[in-house]
Amino acid sequence: MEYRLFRTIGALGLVLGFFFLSTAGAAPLPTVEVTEYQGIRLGSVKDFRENSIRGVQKIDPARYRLVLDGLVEKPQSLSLEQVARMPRSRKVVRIDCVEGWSVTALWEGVLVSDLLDLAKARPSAKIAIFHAVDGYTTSLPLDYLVSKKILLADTINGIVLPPANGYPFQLVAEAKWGYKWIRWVNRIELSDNTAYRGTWEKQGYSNNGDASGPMFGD
Ligand SMILES: Nc1nc2c(c(=O)[nH]1)N[C@H]1C(S)=C(S)[C@@H](COP(=O)(O)O)O[C@H]1N2
Ligand SMILES: [Mo]
Repeated sequence: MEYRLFRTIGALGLVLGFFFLSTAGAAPLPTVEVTEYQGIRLGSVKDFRENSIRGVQKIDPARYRLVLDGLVEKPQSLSLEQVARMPRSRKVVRIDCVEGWSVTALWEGVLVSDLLDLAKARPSAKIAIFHAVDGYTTSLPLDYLVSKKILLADTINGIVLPPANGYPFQLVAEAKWGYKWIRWVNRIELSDNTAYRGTWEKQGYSNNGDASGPMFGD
């Protein structure tokens, strides 16, 4: 009788132990990239060329904040933990640099539109100006960001974005030239200035940045 009771308690302990183990935080991401996703062959983080205006940026995750401001009702300053609690999406998208290379990758992160919902865009807001820690900027229309479900990615091919790829965030500016894919993003400023031109755009590169259209001009 007593033996059976101990056996039951032991079994219960085992079950509970496994339960807690399996729920104790999400498993860490693997460090090996996936090479294929739903039948699509992917490129690798090794295929990107380093061409950043000030080299690779090193960001301290504990001190990092993602600021949402400008023409918003509720400015935000989000920690990485806060962003990590938001709903997640993933998609396979190709980046095309005007310098002639491209890479197809599996990107995962949060929707820019979910970030905008937190900050509540004022009706006068037309574009988002993205800022990065290296001083780089680029802009995109809010219509595009929302209707195309544009991602702010924190993982590529199933691994955490390496510093060279913009840790903690790179904008997955689908169908736009690579210079719209801002890395090391730390601020999204909403504006009504549709004539704003970012780092590359100021040098004459297309402001709409459609990868299917011309590199230069508006
Ligand atoms: N902050 C920042 N983002 C940047 C750049 C940069 O110099 N600084 N270069 C852009 C250009 S021209 C390209 S083609 C892509 C390349 O990003 P990747 O190396 O992750 O593909 O990053 C874009 N984002
Ligand atoms: Mo580029």
